[in-house]
Amino acid sequence: MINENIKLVERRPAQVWTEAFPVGNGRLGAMVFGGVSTERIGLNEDSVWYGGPKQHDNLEALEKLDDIRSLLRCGELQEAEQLALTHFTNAPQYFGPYQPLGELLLQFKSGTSEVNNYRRELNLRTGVASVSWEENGILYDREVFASAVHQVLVVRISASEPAAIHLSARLSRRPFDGSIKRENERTLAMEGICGPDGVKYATVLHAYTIGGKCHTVGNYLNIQSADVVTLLLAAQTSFRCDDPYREALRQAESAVLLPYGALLDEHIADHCALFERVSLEIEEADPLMVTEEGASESEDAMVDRPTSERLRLYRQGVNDPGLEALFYQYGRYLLMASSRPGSLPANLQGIWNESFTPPWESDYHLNINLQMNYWIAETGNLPECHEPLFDFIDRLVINGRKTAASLYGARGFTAHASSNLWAETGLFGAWTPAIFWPMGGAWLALHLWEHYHYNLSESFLRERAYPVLKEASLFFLDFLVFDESGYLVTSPSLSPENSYINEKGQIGSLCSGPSMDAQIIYALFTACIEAAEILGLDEEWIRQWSDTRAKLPQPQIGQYGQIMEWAVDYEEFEPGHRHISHLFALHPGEQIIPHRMPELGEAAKATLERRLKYGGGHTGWSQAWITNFWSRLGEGEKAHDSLRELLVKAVHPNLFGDHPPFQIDANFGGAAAIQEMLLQSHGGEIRLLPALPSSWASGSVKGLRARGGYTVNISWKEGKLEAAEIYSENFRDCVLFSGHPLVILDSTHVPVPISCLSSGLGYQYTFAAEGGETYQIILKS
Ligand code: FUC
Repeated sequence: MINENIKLVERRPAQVWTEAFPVGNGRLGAMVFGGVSTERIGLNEDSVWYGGPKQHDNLEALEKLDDIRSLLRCGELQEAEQLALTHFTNAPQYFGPYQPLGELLLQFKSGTSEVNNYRRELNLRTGVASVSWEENGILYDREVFASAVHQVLVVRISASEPAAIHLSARLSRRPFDGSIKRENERTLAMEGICGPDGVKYATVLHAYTIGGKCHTVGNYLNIQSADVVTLLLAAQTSFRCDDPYREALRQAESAVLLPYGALLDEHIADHCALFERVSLEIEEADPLMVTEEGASESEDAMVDRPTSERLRLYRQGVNDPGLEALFYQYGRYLLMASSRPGSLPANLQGIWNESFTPPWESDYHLNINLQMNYWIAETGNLPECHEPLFDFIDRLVINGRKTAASLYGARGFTAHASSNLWAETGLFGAWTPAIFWPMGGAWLALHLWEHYHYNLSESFLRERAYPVLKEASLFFLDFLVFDESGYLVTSPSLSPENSYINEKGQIGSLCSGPSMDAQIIYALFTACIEAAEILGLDEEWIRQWSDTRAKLPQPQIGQYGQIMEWAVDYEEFEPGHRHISHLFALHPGEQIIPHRMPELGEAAKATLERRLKYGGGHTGWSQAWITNFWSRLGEGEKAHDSLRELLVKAVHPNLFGDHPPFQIDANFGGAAAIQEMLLQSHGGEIRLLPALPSSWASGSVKGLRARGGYTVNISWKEGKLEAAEIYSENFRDCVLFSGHPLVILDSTHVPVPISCLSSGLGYQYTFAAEGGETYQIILKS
């Protein structure tokens, strides 16, 4: 049964951006404030970035590469960093930011008398934001959605009495207004350019009305005495087409041919087809909520409370697993709204950026943030929302070949810590602890391998994933160098964005062989080997990958019992640093599987505890990553405490993640952690409820995906598995790991033949799954 109550609700209009409700179709994003007399709808289009491509790899770099490596070998950290800054970057050149498309501003005659029963909500199930209130006995209603089917933003304004709607609408991009064009009495547009060498944009606003009159007056569309108004907004840039105005006009004009009901129905059908694949219901141990007055109330009453109020109570210590489930579905909603086939990937603010000078340019950060945005995609059953990332990676490969050759004299491709609309791969900016890190491309390439793992499409593997993985690996075959201990390491590189204190007491970031790099390369070469074996290709390459992989340093345990962050057990300059890069092998990697390697599992725990002791997790995304780590460690209580911490300190009233300021990775990373608490499928085995906290006493989750082409439903009661269903798309061995003995039945309720390996830690079952069959899993009584 679908929970109809998957909604964000408020009883007053939004005052600030982070109270407004987001809608999006992957490419066009909007923030609905819900004012009564003035409606402000903030607008984004994914390709509105300031300025053109900036990449000019510094051609002096290559001749200094060996000098930098030698200086690092001698511990001359500061000299090495100075040399790198002077000869590797084009500092202080940086690329232009992602910017807002503008705003749609609606001025109404309503709101002058007393307003009653005001309500605005965002229905995650339908993807529609709505606003309603009563005034002078008239019921006013507004609905806003971004149609992925028709590529327009739709705003519908209606009233319970005829001729009650009077409004003027205009487009704004203050302080960078473009020029206004009047196409006809019902159509206005704004056109402009984002910097001298930037994209041209055009926003078209078209109104159709039932009853009343509509005119363009100056820069306004004036509507008087209408029964119903539908506004259609289309936007395009020269990134995708030669004539953005004509293209946007064409989109608005083709949408206008459809009645509103058809636009809405098609939108809801399209939205639900993705959103409803997964449902999550959680009941807490004590189903009654304690309100601030000390009274108890039911879950239903809680659901109808304003979301910001629920959040406030949660922050006071009230348990509200429904809010946690809402946060999970909100993560899925936001991914659907900011990343759909054909769009650009979700950037640091998805497609909901308010500022012309946003923090970190609202760019693509490749040292965790962009990857985190996609952690939810596969298990959360939204694989098509992963596709924009793959298209982006294809463009990174093209630019990254040039960067690999000019900076490092290497084949293959590389990308560094940040990128933009143009998929640039060079070294931008001058902040040493971030920029000198040539691993962004390799980490991203692993997303293609992940996607393959969930659907096992051999054509995807052959045509899209394998070529990128291979080219990412080629870079390292050339770039890796032997260190004094005989390991192959990256140099120069760093452990994002931490610094260390070396033997000479120098503080810096640049180093040889940071642990994260070895872990990413290990995962990359493993993916290459397995992919080549599946495809029956490249035997010689397999040999080379295996030989190189054997010479990579393995995760090592340091003086504090922690996984070492660098090849040498240096003191961290910031022991509580927000990046916990050296646990990549635990998550999202799978080189450390705690129940198979307890020693490394303990060291991973010690690493987390040490980071936390010194204040780690102080940004939203960092807290979200910590929650994923605890889930992988099977620590349900700690994972839940960490999730609670995330919701307590790192979300805004509209549940947008907070760095601070607003950054969307915490939404995606936090939602991914919730999935990870309920289902894991790395390391070749499925684990049901691997990190279930006691406060999620009973519940059910349906439609999650597991690696291997499985769809999984799980229900649990009083903290224990009640039943699970695993649907297998393929004929293959299915491996299940469980702490408790299980019975596995086929769809006719007959136990299937299984083999079972048991250890002190649990039971590993293997059975031959048939394609198209659903298996029931229950606890053995
Ligand atoms: C990484 C993080 C920062 C911030 C930025 C966008 O560099 O270290 O905290 O999230 O990305």
